[in-house]
Amino acid sequence: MKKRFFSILILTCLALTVSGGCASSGPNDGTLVLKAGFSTGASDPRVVSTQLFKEEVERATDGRITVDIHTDGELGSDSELISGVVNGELDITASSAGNFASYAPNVGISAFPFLFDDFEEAWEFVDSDVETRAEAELTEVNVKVLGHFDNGFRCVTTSEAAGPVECVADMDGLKIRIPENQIVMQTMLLLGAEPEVLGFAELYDALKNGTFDAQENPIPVIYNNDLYEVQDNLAITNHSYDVMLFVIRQDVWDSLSESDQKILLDAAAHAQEKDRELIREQTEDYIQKLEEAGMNVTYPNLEEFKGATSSLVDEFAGSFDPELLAEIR
Ligand code: EAX
Repeated sequence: MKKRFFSILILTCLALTVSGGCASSGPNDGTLVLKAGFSTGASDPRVVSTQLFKEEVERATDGRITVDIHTDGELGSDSELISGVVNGELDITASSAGNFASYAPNVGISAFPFLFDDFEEAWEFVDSDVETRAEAELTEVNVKVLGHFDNGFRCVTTSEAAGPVECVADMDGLKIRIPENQIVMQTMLLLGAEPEVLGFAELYDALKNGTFDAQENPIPVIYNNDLYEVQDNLAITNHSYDVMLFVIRQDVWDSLSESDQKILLDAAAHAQEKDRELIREQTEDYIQKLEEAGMNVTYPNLEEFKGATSSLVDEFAGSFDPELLAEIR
């Protein structure tokens, strides 16, 4: 009988050890792991900057808070990453402001076509109280903005078959992929194109197999994600400025001590500075790289593009705070 009792005791302990039931600190015992997801590759400035954020936060908290970075759409498309933060399945992401518009319409305000002529103008707006007011609704959907990264100014690329874009007429009937962004959708429709939404991680293959003639993204995104391999022409349209909201789950943010919140804000500010520096540099330097990679670069007359899209603000009058729209006008 005694023998049977001890064999059951040993088996029980074994089972508990395997299942982790016995007292043992897991790898992250007492550590807060922030899971961060991005739609683009590791070389994209938003990921490079988040890596800096990760290093600073882990150093400043002695590893009490760590950041786990996932790239290339491994955790979903931009809209899935954003809904992950909203639903509490993902802790951090960075995505174009217009991609948040389905949760907080006003936040798409910075994406209106041809709103800014250069980065200084864009950053002055994004760092202003108008942007803060435009983002206010995000806290109601569990999104806390830690910083304003930058994606750059969106430009149009086309396949060899579609040919280069030299004027608005060349946009006519263009089967162009766009992100889930209502402002960009309407901008492309006003230019006469046929826009369709597709997650960024699927874009390269969709262009390669001819599902789309065209896509539109900033110069850094085009280069860092190798889109020049599947697109022959680049038109410098700069049709929409793409601020990139660097966000964390509001409920996780609220659970942090004030000192930890300050650590995250300081790290986000340093990451934002690095991101903006990279995007400005790459926007200036990468057009030449794209030409060297074989792209045919055109500089359409933007006055024609501005004229064709000038009615957009009025079209959205119903879905934006009138005071914010007045600032835009
Ligand atoms: O930068 O989906 C898109 O086109 C966005 O620009 C995406 O964040 C890649």
